[in-house]
Amino acid sequence: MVQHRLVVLGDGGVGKTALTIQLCHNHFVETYDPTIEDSYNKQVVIDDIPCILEVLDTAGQEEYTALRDQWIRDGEGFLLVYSITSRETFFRIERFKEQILRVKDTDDSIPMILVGNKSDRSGEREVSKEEGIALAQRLRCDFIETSAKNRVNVERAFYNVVRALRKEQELETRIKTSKAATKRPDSNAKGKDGKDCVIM
Ligand SMILES: Nc1nc2c(ncn2[C@@H]2O[C@H](COP(=O)(O)OP(=O)(O)OP(=O)(O)O)[C@@H](O)[C@H]2O)c(=O)[nH]1
Ligand SMILES: [Mg+2]
Repeated sequence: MVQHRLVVLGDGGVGKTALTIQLCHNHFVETYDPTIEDSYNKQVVIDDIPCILEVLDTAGQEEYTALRDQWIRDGEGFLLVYSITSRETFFRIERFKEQILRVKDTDDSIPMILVGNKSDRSGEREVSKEEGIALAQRLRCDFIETSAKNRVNVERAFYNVVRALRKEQELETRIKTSKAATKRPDSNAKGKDGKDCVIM
């Protein structure tokens, strides 16, 4: 079965572990226990196609930033998480995106989603939905608000990264196939003199 390696990135305390545990074990972790690095597997069916999600829950705390390059190198799809109750965590997002582009050494679109978590705490909101949408447009990715606490949009957030990943992989396959086709000698092609010629 196909495996997809998803990496959850974002500042400390935004809810990366709560989202991951809610997805994989269906419960909400109330206590805050800062992560160093944890990996989870879950078999799911997305748009009728079964696959295994390998989710890497990373550390948001500053002291572990040295590990981040390796997490990014290993990842195929990314969730960039901030908390809607903390503008500071929202400001950090662009740096995560820059780091992904640097480590992957590409300007291409990377399968990812921007996630505004803790949507249940709307009374303490510091970042509006519109700001989230605008940032996602700049980052050229999808946007979603979630609540790990109430299990709102948790699956959708992870599944949408897989959808972006599949689209990207389909596109790559199509490019490879069309490149291979143009390289193949065309048996019907004739030269000026009517002789067969090869188009490369
Ligand atoms: N109300 C509410 N609280 C949440 C939500 N998600 C996480 N929390 C709480 O926020 C705190 C931090 O959540 P974690 O998931 O541990 O945060 P983290 O991003 O994994 O933090 P690091 O591992 O340090 O990077 C915990 O007390 C969670 O219970 C949510 O959607 N709503
Ligand atoms: Mg954590």
